[in-house]
Amino acid sequence: CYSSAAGKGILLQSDYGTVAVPQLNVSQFIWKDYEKWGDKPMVTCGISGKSYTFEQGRYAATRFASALINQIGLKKGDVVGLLLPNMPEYVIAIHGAIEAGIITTFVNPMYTPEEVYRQFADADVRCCVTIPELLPLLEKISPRIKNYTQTVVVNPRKVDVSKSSAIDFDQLISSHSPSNLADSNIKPSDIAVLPYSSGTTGLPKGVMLTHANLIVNLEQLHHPSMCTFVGTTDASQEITLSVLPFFHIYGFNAILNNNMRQGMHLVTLPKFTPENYLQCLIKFKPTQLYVVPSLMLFMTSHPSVKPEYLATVKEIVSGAAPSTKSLIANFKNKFYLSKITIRQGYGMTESSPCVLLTPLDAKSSKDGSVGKLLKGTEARVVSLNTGADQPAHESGELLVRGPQVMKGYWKNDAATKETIDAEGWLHTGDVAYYDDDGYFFIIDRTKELIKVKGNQCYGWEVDKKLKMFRLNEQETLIPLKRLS
Ligand code: 4UV
Repeated sequence: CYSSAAGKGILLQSDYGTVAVPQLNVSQFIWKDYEKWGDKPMVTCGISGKSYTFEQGRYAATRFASALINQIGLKKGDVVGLLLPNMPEYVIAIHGAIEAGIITTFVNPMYTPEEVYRQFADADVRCCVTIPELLPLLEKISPRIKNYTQTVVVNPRKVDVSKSSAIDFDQLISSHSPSNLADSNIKPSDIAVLPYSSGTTGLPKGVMLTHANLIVNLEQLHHPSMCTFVGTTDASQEITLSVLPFFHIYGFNAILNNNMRQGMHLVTLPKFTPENYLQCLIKFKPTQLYVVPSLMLFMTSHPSVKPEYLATVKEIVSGAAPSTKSLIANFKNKFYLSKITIRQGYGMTESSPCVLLTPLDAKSSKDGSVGKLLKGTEARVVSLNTGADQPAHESGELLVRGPQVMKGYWKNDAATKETIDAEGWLHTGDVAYYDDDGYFFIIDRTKELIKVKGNQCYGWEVDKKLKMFRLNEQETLIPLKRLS
């Protein structure tokens, strides 16, 4: 029990203790051990085979940091936009910007020009990294963005950059030396990234995640009860296949950064297609899979995904949308995975993202739960009718508090105050209950947020699309014309 201004309540605390916030910035934290893994692969594109080792990645990121400051003329606190699918250069661009103290906002490359414009104009983006296919979109919107100065193109084979003011990413990097910028006075409380989320209501808002928010969440995940590889002598043997996008906080912090700080090899795909995913399973023999429920459903129901393709997998984490008990059971049955716990992570962009995770020792009777509170995280479940704290097994809105919770919404104090109350509770807009063992179950949402394959989809956009499409059971949009 605890006392607050609102009276006595039920405070739920983590079984795993508290967490110390590392007094470092993301660059110092993420690259701390890179020399140990120097020539091992850090990130590889599953389609093209383009790959960076940890050492190559470290130096390329520093060169990009130097280019942003010394050539493009950005300074600490400016904002760079990434309009890119998953590819190795994504990692270089984002960690280069972070090292230079520049804030990164990332955007879904499937967005319409107006959606990209809205985010980039709101964030005051000054420079954007993109691919040739998306250059026309960017050239259409960038003249309307007030302080926009430079576009950088990865793999500009298909465009003649001499006819455009855009510059080539690889040339830019190779013309700068990796002077060490890691100490450029970046504080843990500075903003590192600015992803957009609609939160509990309204249009997408910039979520200010600090260096401390991101790295404390990695520390919270790195607990012997929560992470298979804590204490392993060399996690760099592990191969992770993730098609989940880096423009979403799950892909960026829980997958990319979490893998990098442990020296693991991440295989990326720019786009999900059944063929590409199967090819990567066969070719790379991953030991870890990060999924969303619709991807699990695909693997369970698609006859071409053979059980032997997952023979090397030791760890599977699902998140961003609910995985039901029956989906987990069918998946385990098909792939003979009775010994593996399919673990669920729960969180929000606003919490960097992870708040709850299924611990390694969870019994299968807990399948369908989103796990237990990470260390250093507190929660309450409050009645939707009275606001009173709920006992075990009674549902209500989930409130969470911890050092991973965002600094606030960008230029939007009113929305920040609506979402984080005076006592620091983040109001999630999710309806949950907990059981006697401290496991949480998400059962509904009170907020407007709509998700398709784990990605946020905004109400007005869905309104428009529903006039032309409907969702089938696999959460795929089917054009209405084809139905009739
Ligand atoms: O803001 P966002 O788009 O953020 C996310 C975060 C996902 C993850 C994934 C793996 C993790 O380990 C982790 O910590 C976080 O999707 O959307 C936030 C909303 O998505 C729903 C819920 O409505 C959140 O408020 N959501 C996220 N994870 C789950 C979920 C889940 N496991 N089960 C049910 N709903």
